Amino acid sequence: MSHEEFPTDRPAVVTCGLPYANGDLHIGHLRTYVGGDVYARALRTLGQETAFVSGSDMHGTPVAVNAEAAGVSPESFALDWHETYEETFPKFRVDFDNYGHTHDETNVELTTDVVRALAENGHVYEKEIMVAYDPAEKQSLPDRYVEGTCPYCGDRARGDECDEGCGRHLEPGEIEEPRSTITGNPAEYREQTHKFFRVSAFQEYLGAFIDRLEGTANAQNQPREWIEGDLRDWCITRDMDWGIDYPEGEKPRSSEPEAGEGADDLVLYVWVDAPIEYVSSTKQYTERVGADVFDWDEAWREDGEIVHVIGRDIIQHHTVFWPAMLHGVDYEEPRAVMASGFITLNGQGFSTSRNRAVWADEYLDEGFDPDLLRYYLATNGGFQQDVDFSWERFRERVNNELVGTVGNFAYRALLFAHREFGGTPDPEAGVSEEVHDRIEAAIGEFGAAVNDYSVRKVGDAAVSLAAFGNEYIQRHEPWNLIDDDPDRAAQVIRDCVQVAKAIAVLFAPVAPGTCERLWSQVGGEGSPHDVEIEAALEPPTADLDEPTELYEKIPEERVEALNAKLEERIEAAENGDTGDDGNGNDTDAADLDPIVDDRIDFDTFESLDIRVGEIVTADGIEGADKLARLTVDLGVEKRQIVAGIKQLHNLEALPGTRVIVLANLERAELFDVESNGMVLAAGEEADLLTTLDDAVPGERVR
Ligand code: B3M
Ligand code: ZN
Repeated sequence: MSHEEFPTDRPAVVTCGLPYANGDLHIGHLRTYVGGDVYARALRTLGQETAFVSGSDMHGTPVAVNAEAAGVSPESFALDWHETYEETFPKFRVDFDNYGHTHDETNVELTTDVVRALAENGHVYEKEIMVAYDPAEKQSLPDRYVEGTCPYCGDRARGDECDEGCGRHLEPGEIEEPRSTITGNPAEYREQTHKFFRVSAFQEYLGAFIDRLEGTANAQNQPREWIEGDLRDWCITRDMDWGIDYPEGEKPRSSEPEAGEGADDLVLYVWVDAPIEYVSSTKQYTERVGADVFDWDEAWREDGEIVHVIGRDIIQHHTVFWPAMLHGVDYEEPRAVMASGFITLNGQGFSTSRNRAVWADEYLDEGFDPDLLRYYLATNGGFQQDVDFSWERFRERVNNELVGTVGNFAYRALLFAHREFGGTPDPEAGVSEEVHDRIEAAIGEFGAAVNDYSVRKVGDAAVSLAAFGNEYIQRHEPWNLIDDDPDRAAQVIRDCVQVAKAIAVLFAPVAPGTCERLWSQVGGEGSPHDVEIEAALEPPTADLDEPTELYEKIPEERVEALNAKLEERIEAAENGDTGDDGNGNDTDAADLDPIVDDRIDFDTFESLDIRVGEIVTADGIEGADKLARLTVDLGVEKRQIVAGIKQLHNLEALPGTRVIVLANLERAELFDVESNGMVLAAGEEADLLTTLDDAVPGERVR
């Protein structure tokens, strides 16, 4: 690995976090895959030798639990989803050089080798620990088989992750008040012997590593508190059948194996073999194309530039656990981690159980070009920012930027060139200095964006070049020059065709399909994905065919129809006409808490001062993933209230919303911000309570 600017002369590997093979993909999932694909393509455009790999995550309880619910074996369940994903990604032009899965032979072998090497290098030890156990089912309860309270933040958490609270990885035995997700019963803790990876021994290494790590700021900063704090060793075995066996001869033993169960069931924790799939997938690529085209061994073991593109919920795995593993077996450490923010739909979280999602297939069935969604996902916010999706915003961005700026420029310039000059006027004559400089500036922005790990800026470089093109053609009015000063007109059009060609090259990573068309419209041979950035300034061909429009406007009625469809589906799901969650998030009756037995008297209720309020401002609190600072107008006064809704709502859309506030709650301080009252919300997605009619701020709720 180097810290030289891209392109370097080392092989790069861009990876995308492996999707668990356990349910349908929606467009929220696509954000990191599109981001990774844009980034890998952009690296290649810069001339960087790059492999782009991923695969399906087949193991672990996220798969086992859902397979059980579906009544099929985890293997066939996961393989089915794997095949679906393998077909789906290319439909969005997310073109992995290799897409494998964690259960394939390459990964089983490599994982076994890596774990063996870790053990040989003294990084693995055995320890007796208490693990959750369901006495009724007579089985251990690893990871998602158990739920309870996070010992760090007190939020409800899954066995191995505090998914709704502080986001921490949880070790077996750490979760408090454990309950079996199989029976709903309180779990017991039982002693069992497991293998541990000595992450704590890597503290110094990781401290230096995190200083070197490039990528998005969240991935560079968030891990510091974990690394500098109490760095705990990781339990790397689990008592279950589905997974990769702990290597032969290294098998740990249960302390009290019961007849027919126990010792033989220990497999590796899913987070051991999952990241190793990054390497296995690269290896499969090499096996297919030959080491002279791409050498996985060089990339991973000698001198590669490894860039991981992930969701921000798995930063800890990629910046603590994984680099320690790599270092423990003398592999290359990641050069960069790019961690994306979350995505919401109309300001609220995606919810598979409530069918509040735009499914990947559904988007394609609507007949929209994948490039439109790619553009939206790649550029609607910085990569680490949370992004909201709405059909309305989608339409706006398509119509204004893709149709109005990029498409409009390319079409009018090339149509004029074709009609008046049969193509590029005097290709060899070159472009004017102004246009040459402007294209060079765009090339510079593109390179800087890649080195800044910003897919948004990659897209912006091309779109602002197109905006310049529109301004340039408007300023020179070649349609007026054509009779009086045909040479000037020819130069202007010559310039414009060059700008169109440059856009085809610079915009291709974000909009690969439409740029292939634009590339052929400027006479390019092959594909813009096969050329490097210098092609942006190489002369276009003389003869050009009549161009076609690259993008089509989306009419307003279309948005209304799409929203209506979405609402209908959500409603159907609410009325119980729902599929299963696919992710274990269902809020069906079984998950609801029983009504509290203890009654309160009316006076107690009266002592609660509950008011109608109106949100005036809503901003995120820096450093707090979930918290927002609200100013709420209570009629009689304005209050500052902190609410845990940052990831669940589009904060920008909140001002003007009426809410219900518990106004006489004692003051509290969260992340150094005073909270004076509580905004009431329902359920895990913090559905904000509001009023049906027009009660005004300040009115009491009784
Ligand atoms: N399968 C999915 C997730 O937790 C998980 C990623 C593995 S990446 C090596 O987002
Ligand atoms: Zn927590």
